Amino acid sequence: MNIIALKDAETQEMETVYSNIMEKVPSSGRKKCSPTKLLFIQIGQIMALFLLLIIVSALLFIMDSRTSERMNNIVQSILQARQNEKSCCDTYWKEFDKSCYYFEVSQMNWIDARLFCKRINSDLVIVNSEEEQQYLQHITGGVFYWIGLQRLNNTWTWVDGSIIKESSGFWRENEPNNKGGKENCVALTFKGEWNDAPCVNREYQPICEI
Ligand SMILES: [Ca+2]
Ligand SMILES: [Ca+2]
Repeated sequence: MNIIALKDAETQEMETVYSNIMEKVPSSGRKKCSPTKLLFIQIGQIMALFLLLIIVSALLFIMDSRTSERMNNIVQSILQARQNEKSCCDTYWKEFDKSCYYFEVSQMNWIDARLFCKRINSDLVIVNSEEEQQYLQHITGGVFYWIGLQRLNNTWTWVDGSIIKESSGFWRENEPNNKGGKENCVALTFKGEWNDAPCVNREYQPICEI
């Protein structure tokens, strides 16, 4: 066998091997799918995408909620700080219309109530207006409190020496009645209205104002 014949034989053999290999390789890189199968795949992809969108939305919602909560807390802190800066009242005192009020919880007679207020650099409350009366009524519901009004020489006199007509007070109905002729000091009733009561009565609590 000459050299040319040998090369032809090798060539023939290589072509045969190549043909065998190529028969095993699919003619295309994409598998042939039926239309139904393709539809299921597309639906699956859409559902996966939809699920992903839900998860992302939920995460964004949670992050947004937490961010909003944090922002709200910050705003509240700033407002509280500004409120504290504006307030002229010390801790435990309440502010209304440029006055500070202290509502003591212990009970005592009118004289001791006034001394109590003086010890904390104030005096028993003077009700100067209907707005102040409404504020006190709103705060004091359900508790008896002394206020800084007493009968001196048959005249209703505030602790600062000013006087008021009996008709201009915020009295409870049928008060002041001066029961027993000994009711010379004034207290707020359960509903915050005024009642004259014995100054020695120890069942009332002081409201101090400064
Ligand atoms: Ca006042
Ligand atoms: Ca009375």
